[in-house]
Amino acid sequence: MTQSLMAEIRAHAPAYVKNARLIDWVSRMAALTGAKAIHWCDGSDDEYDRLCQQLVDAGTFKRLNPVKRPNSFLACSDPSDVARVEDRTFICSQDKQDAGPTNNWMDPAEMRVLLQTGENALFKGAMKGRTLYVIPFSMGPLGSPISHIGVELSDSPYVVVNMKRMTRMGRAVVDHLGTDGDFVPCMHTVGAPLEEGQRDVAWPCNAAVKYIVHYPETQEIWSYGSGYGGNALLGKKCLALRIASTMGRDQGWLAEHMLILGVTTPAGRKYHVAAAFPSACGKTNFAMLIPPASLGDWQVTTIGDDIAWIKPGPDGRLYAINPEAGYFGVAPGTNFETNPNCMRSLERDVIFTNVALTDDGDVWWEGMGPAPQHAIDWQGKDWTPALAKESGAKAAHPNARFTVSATNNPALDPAWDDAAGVPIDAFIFGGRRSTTVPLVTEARNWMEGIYMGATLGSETTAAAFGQQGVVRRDPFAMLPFCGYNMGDYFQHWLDMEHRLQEHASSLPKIFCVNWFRKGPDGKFIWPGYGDNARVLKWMIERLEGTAEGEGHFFGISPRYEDLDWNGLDFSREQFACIIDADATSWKAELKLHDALFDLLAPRLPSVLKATRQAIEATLMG
Ligand code: SAT
Ligand code: MN
Repeated sequence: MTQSLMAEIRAHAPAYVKNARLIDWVSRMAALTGAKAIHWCDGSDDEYDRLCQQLVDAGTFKRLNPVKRPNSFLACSDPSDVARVEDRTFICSQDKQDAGPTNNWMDPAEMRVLLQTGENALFKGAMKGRTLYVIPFSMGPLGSPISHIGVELSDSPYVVVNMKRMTRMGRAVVDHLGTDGDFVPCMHTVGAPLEEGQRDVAWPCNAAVKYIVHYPETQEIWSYGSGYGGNALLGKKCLALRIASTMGRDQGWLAEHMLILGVTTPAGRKYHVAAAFPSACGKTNFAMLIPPASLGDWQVTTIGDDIAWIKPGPDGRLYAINPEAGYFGVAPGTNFETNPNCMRSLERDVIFTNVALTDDGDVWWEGMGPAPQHAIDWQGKDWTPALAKESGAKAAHPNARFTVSATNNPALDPAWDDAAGVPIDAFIFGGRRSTTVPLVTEARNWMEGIYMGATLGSETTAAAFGQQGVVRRDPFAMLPFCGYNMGDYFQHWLDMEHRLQEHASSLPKIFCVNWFRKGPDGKFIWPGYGDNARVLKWMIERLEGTAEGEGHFFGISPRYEDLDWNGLDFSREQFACIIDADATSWKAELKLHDALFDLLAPRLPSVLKATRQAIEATLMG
C-alpha cells in the first residue's frame, strides 16, 4: 500500500469515519481488488432507493407492480448460483482438528496464498471495473452487550440492499465503532472483474470458482465467486454462526441456528422458546405461527426466524437475542394457509430472488395459490401450468427466497429488538423425517436433550447445493454452520448445564419434534403449521407442570389424551402413527448415530456414547 493511495482513500472516506483500522483495511482491500471506486454505505432509505434503481437499470432487478407490491423487486440469479455451497465452505483454523471432520479445512497460510498473496491470488484484481461497497453492520441491537459488529466489503450492490434489510446497517454502526471499536472484517467479491468496455451481466458471479472461507482465530471471512444468500450476505451464516460459534466457545455463550418465539398463554403468562431446525424445514413458519382459535387465546410472537445468540445472564438464566433484523426465507410453499403472517410481511418493501414474474408484474411461486395462466420463470423462460405438467418445470427455484425487514412482520414480538434479550424457557430440536422420530418427545434431563440435539437427522432440502431427500445427521441443525470441531461443540453444550446450575436456577427444558412423518400413501400425516401450536401448548403445560405424558426409551411423549384436539379431526389411529417409536427402526437409527459418533470419535464426549448405550439397553430390555 503506497502512502498516496492510503491518503486518497482517507480523503474519500466520509468525515464521520474515524476508525483507523477500518480505513487502513478498506485501503488495502481496494488496492488488492483493484476496485474502480469506493462507496461507504450510510444505510439510509435514500441510498437503498438509489441502489435499487441502479440494480433495475443494470437488469439485476425488475421493479414489481407498485400497486400490487409497492417498493418491491425481483432478482433472478445465474443458474449456477442458487444456494449455499457447503463443499466450497472452509474453516481455516491453525490446527485441522479444531475444524473437525465435519468441516472442510485448509491450512490458513495456504488459503491466504490462494486468496490474497499468491501470484494468481483470487482476490487480486477481482473487483476491477466494479465499485467496492463498505457495508458496516451490527448483528444484534446496536450497543447490546450480546451484539457484534461486522464490516462487509462487497462489489455487489445486491448484497448491499439485502444487508440493509437483514441487519442494522449504516452510519450509526461506524459512529459506534468510534476510533478504535472492534469489528469482524468480511471480504466478499462475486469474482467477476470487468475489463475496460466489457458489458456486465444481470447476475455477475464466478460459475467455476467459489470459496467461502473463515479464519476463526483471526475472526475474518473471505467469500469469493457467489452472490447468493449465505454465501454473500456475510453477516448471516458466516459471521452470526460460523465465526460467532467460535466466539461463544471461547467466551461461554451459544451462537445457534435457532428461531426464537414468544408464547403467551390464555392466562397471560409469557414464555420464550428457541428451536433448531435445519435450513428449509419451516423455521420461519414456526416462528410466525398463528395458533388455531379453537385452542383458546394462545399467542405466538416472533423474535427471530433463523439465528439465536444466547448468553447466561447474571441470574443464571439463558438470554437470547436475534442477531438479524430481517428474514431471508424460503418462498415456495408459503401461502395464506401455511403462514399468513409471512404473506402479510411480503406485501411491500420486499426483495424476491428466483421466484416467477406474473404478467401483471407480481410474483408467484409453487404453493403460493392458484397458478397464473402464464408467467416468466426464474430463468427468464415462459412458464404455463400446461408446460409444468408436461415437463415438471418449476416457475420458482425450490430455494427461491424473500428478503424482508423484521418490522414488516405483524407478529413481531415487542422485545425483538431488546438489547437484554429474552429468557429462554425451552429448546426444541427438529428435523424433516418421514419415519422413525415421534411427533414430540421431552428430554428427562439436560444430557438426554443434548443427545437429541447431537443426533438430529434430516432429509436434505434445496437450501444447500446437492442431492435432496436423503437423511443426513445434522447435529443441532449446525452441521454446515459450526465453526469448530463438532465434538468440542457438544462438550460446550454439556458444560452449559454446570455453568447455569452454579446459579441454582432452573435449566430450560429440551424437546425434540418431527412434523414430517409420512403415511404409506407418501403424504404427511400431521397437518403441521398452525396446528403445531397443539404441540407447543403441551410443551408449555409441561413447563407449568399441568400436562401428562408417557415415558419411553428416550424421553417422554404425550398420549392421545394429553394433547388438545379441539377443532381438529385427528384420530387416535393417526396419532399412533406419528407418536410411535418402534424398536426395529430405532435399532437401525442407533446405527446411524454410531456413524456420526465414530466420525467424531477423537473429541466426542464420552457421556454421549454412554447415553446411546443406555438407550440401546432399554430397547433390548
Ligand atoms: O442461504 S442461507 O444460508 O442464508 C439460507 C439457509 O441455508 O438457511
Ligand atoms: Mn438457516
